[in-house]
Amino acid sequence: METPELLGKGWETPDINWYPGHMLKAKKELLKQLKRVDVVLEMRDARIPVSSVNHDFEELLQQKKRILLFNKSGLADEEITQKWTEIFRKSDIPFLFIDAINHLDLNKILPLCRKMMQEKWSTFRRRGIRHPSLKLLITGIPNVGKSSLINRLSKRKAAETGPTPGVTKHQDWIKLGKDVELLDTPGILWPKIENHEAGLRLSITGAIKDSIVGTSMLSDYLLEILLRKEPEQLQRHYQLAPEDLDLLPGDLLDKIAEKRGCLKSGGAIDHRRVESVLLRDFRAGKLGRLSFDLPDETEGL
Ligand SMILES: Nc1nc2c(ncn2[C@@H]2O[C@H](COP(=O)(O)OP(=O)(O)OP(=O)(O)O)[C@@H](O)[C@H]2O)c(=O)[nH]1
Ligand SMILES: [Mg+2]
Repeated sequence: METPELLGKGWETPDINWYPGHMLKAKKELLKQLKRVDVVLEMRDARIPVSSVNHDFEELLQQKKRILLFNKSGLADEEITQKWTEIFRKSDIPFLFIDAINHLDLNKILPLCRKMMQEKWSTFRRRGIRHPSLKLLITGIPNVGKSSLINRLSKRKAAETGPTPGVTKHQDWIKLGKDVELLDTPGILWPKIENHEAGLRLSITGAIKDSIVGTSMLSDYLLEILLRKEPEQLQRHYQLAPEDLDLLPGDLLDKIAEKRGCLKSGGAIDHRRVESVLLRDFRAGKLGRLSFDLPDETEGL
């Protein structure tokens, strides 16, 4: 098992206060809708299954039928996901590790929801009438893939999606076939993210706008982890020499900038550009599969 130090312990981020007006509004609207829905799909990021919990809602959601959907599994470390699976199996909340882009286990979601409704629907069956349509609500942190999942389940581009957090700004009911309705909601964080580790992990995986922590700190953090966990992939992807991996992260980033032509007109390194390249490549899965929350070091997250 890895030690916590491997995953960036000790990084001090600036305080993260990113709670735009639409999120506060979205939270109020979500609370209003909760009564009307049968099952809540609570989406978390498979790479940060604990840091992506919205503790603001935990108590409220506990009173609802809910399924935890750990999305973007295709980007998470398989071994660590396996360990998380064993841990979540011990809780009584149904869960699935899915990938909305790579179609992993998406076909299990609706049957699981229907199974959870069997008892409630049995009264309709006994009276010989059809049960009402299944009403689902999807909630989770920004950019975790809520709208992408809706598009997959509805087999059309029913909801807008995008690579930056905060794409969905309003709730929207979307029909899935004849008897299922799914409410897409804007991603919601909590007013103040006090835990620096969790803040960095939420930023690196895309739930918080890059400008809040800054691409410079994000890329340093990422490089440090990549150098420990995926050095070969890093070397291969940027065609680095083996000795480049011994460089300090700042110097290594300069090397990557040279390889990728991230230079200003006079030939100086364009730091912003290379930082963005690194973050983009990582988020597209080109630098290997990484999980940031580890089962044995989540205390305080
Ligand atoms: N690799 C991978 N990428 C995903 C997955 N799901 C979504 N994405 C990508 O993540 C980004 C965000 O997806 P959205 O569906 O817009 O996320 P959202 O949760 O609706 O975001 P907000 O509306 O901003 O809260 C997009 O670039 C998607 O292509 C997934 O399972 N795997
Ligand atoms: Mg969305």
